[in-house]
Amino acid sequence: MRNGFIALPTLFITALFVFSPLSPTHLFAAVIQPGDLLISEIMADPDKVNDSMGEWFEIFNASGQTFDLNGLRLHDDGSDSHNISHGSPLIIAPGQYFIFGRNGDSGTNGGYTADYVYSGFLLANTVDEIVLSQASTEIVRLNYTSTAAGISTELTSTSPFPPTFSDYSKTPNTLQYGLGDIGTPGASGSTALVATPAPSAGILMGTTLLGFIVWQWRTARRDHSGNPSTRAIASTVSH
Ligand SMILES: [Ca+2]
Ligand SMILES: [Ca+2]
Ligand SMILES: [Ca+2]
Repeated sequence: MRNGFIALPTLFITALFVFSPLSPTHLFAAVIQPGDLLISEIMADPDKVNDSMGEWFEIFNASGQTFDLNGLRLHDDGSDSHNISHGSPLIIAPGQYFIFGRNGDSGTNGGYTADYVYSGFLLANTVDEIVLSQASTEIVRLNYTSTAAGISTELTSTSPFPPTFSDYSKTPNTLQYGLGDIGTPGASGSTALVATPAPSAGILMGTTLLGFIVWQWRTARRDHSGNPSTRAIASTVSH
């Protein structure tokens, strides 16, 4: 028991590092949950360049956590499928817009900057799906049923949640990019989306400390034989 309490400062310091919002461990450890990411905009039918060169879509991190997108699978309900593998952390921060592009060359893709380039995934100009899954869990899905040539489709409402295609609209003609197609790749559209605030560092630390105190208390109630009551009693008479 005494050893358990001696270890408490060490464990607490470890917890400070592991759960600090600034630590690399925390930065890359967050697990993406359904609803954390939104598909904020799609360009399925570019007009200034061919579809094979200029398709893209945008996601938005609506959570308060930073994620590594490696390991997700991009797919539709047909045969389109791409496993996201960047070779290094592929980070999306809270409130960040992130562009998945079919072609990473901004000189030939219509003039946007891709954050990640996929293959084996096409955006049909009529009916199609964009799905990001973690193993068998769908993180985000958009089933769309129409597009417009040269004009992206943007998310304009997140209430009720999660949004459906009825919450999307054509991007206003005033918002051009690159060669002149309509869209806001990598940036807010006509309606700014809002990310959930992250838990404060104080709440994180308080929760962590409480967890360790409870764990230490439960450890102290067990003796070496596994009897939870004998050791607790012994502790009261050990002096
Ligand atoms: Ca297309
Ligand atoms: Ca498709
Ligand atoms: Ca956008």
